[in-house]
Amino acid sequence: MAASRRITLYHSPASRAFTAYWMLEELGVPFDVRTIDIRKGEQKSPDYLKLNPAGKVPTLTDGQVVVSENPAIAIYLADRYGYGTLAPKIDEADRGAYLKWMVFSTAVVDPVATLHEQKIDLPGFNFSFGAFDDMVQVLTGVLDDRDYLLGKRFSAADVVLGATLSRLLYQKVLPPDPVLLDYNGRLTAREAFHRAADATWPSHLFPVA
Ligand SMILES: N[C@@H](CCC(=O)N[C@@H](CS)C(=O)NCC(=O)O)C(=O)O
Repeated sequence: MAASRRITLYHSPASRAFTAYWMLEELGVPFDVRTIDIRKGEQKSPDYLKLNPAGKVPTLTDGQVVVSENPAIAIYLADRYGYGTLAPKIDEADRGAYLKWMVFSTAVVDPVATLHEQKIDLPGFNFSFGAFDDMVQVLTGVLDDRDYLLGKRFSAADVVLGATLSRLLYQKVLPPDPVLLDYNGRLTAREAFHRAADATWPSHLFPVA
């Protein structure tokens, strides 16, 4: 049944939509791509806002399903097309950590790193995303003794965290900690990562929007 559905990814080059693109490449499912050029303001068009009222990319449609926010897209796709492989099953012990790292990636890592890049370092206690140094310590701590967030097993959580981490290392927002660099090296060596980068990240559009 799933094979007859048609997936469309609404993305913009050199944007956080890379995460969803990489996710689709990892799954190897067919999908159409619609470019919403955020540099031309197309993400605020009335038609696109009907799909994603936040006016941001990415958004993914799959039949009647409309989903936005990278972790939600990744969870949806992995459950539907990679259940038990890229997504731990609901009863597996790894499922809790898997969901935690998905959410942590865009609820904590991305906002606190973006603020840090702007030289805004807020006291962690009062903010849901905590302090920048604490976030770095959490990441180096979990990745210190393992290949991937769930140990030996690569999962969709590595796509969501990895896409963010890779960009932040490239932009030198994250420190070149050997643990983070090793992990990034394992992820960026993946063929699916390369296919997504080649398709969505023209070098003249660096840095990320
Ligand atoms: N929380 C969103 C963030 C997506 C996001 O930040 N998209 C940016 C591009 S990198 C965007 O669409 N910006 C255009 C705008 O805000 O007008 C996610 O994880 O999917």
